[in-house]
Amino acid sequence: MALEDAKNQVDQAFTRQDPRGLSFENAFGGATSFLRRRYTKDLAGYDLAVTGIPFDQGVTHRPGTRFGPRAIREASALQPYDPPYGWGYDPLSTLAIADAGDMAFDYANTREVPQRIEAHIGGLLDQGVGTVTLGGDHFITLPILRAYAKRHGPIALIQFDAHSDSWVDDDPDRIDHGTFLYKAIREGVVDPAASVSVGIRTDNPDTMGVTILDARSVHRAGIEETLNRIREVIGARPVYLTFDIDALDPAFAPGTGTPVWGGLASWQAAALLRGLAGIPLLGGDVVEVSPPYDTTGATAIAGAHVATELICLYGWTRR
Ligand SMILES: [Mn+2]
Repeated sequence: MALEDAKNQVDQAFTRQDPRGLSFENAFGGATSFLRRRYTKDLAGYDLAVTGIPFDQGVTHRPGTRFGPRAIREASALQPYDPPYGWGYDPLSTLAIADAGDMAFDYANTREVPQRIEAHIGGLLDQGVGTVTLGGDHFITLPILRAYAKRHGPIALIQFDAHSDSWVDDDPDRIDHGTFLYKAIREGVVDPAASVSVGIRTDNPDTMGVTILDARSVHRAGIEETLNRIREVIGARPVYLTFDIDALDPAFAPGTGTPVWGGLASWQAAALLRGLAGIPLLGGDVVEVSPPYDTTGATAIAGAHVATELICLYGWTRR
């Protein structure tokens, strides 16, 4: 689309006809779907669906990630003018991407939320697309992984996080953002031998067999060595990537519920995600963006960039 044609474009979230292509709509106005993709739940002909799960009732400390999907969509409005920097291809023109909107749920009936999330993501997968989910707290990743594992078998997982999220939790009724990985491994949904946690800086002696590349090791070893370690662990397996925004240092992502110092800088996360180009990505999520604690919007911007990088990774092997 030429810039001249684009001057009349507005509200592409519901007027866009072509599921592929950049967007020249004013960043500061209009309805904000993710990257100005069209809002639709009919995914025939689409490759990838972005969806929000605004659930934050599993947090240990500060809530607010229910506002995450909306804030990330708004932050993404600045991006789709140009192809994502440094990739050498344009995933927005390569892939037909929809914004499938948010998952509906009864906020007062949390017990049914896990099953709802699994059914929501499963319903999208059954339409033949991959998913990039905007959270929400990190609990949501457990039922998402259940949906993926049901279709792909035990999942190789790349987790960016300050916390291992593998603390012991044998109560099936608990909904806890700090134990999603414990339960996923115990259920056989995630294969720990093919999984890696990057950016960790909280103590949990029982790794459950997951490879831990803590934040200090990333700082010491550098980007290339860290990428080599990640690739060693996942091998050639199809992989799911979950990115807890608190993997970033609070200086770069203050708007999150359980911040921990000593984390990754934005440039490190960007270089690591970019450096993973070529992995067969099944899908991914970015979680724990909490707008009430994000006074500058920096955390939502980081979240939008992470989600866009996930789309770039998804499209790279499907060019
Ligand atoms: Mn987490």
